[in-house]
Amino acid sequence: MLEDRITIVIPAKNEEKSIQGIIEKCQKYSNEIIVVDGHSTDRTREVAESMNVKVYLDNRKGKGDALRVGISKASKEIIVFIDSDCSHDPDGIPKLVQPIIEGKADHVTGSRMKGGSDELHGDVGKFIRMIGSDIITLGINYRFRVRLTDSQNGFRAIKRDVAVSLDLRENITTIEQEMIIKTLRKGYRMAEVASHEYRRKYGDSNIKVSKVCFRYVYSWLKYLLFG
Ligand SMILES: Nc1nc2c(ncn2[C@@H]2O[C@H](COP(=O)(O)OP(=O)(O)OP(=O)(O)O)[C@@H](O)[C@H]2O)c(=O)[nH]1
Ligand SMILES: [Mg+2]
Repeated sequence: MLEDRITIVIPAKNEEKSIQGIIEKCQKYSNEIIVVDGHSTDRTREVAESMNVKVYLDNRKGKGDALRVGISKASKEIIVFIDSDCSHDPDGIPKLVQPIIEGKADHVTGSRMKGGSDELHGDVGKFIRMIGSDIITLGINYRFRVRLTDSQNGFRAIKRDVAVSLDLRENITTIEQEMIIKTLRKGYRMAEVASHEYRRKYGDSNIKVSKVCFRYVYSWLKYLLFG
């Protein structure tokens, strides 16, 4: 049964309006759901704790730190990461894990380039994010001779033992590209499935591109060139 093979890790920081709906939808696909709360100042933790899921706190360092906490607590064969702001549809989970279940991949990411996105185009900020993320993906593709289309998607599935072996270090959202680069560097297989990204339903973004862009470039070059 799929539900017995998957741990779903949900990072959440100030997502009191969306966390309940996400958990309820995820419960269809897993009987181990882990919410990692980023010391929310709203009712996120309270809501999660009132449901039948495990709730842990991160170490106040960012989303990457939260995913690491999730990995360390997960016990099933496959870990699925899904954002708590309604950007990703939990009903996409069976399709996301399919390449792993079929033995064709060790790590699968959702691709906004294949599945579309409400947020990729339309203003200068989105343009910069898209160009930046495309350049990062290109570097990965040429370095490892793969043809990925999205290196930044937070909706992904990875074998638990592979995730543990990657020794992930990034504290913020740069963990997404780190996870892909280290997967490929270690010779594991990547796959992508089309996945639509929705605009966050409520609340505010936790990311400021101007604050994190140097870390993206630094971590991209570091893991690409030096491991
Ligand atoms: N535990 C934890 N979760 C976080 C932290 N930062 C972000 N998150 C969660 O990680 C997910 C992605 O963060 P977002 O702020 O939506 O980042 P984004 O998707 O790039 O930005 P948006 O365009 O606003 O959706 C969301 O579910 C957040 O609640 C953090 O420091 N700790
Ligand atoms: Mg988001």
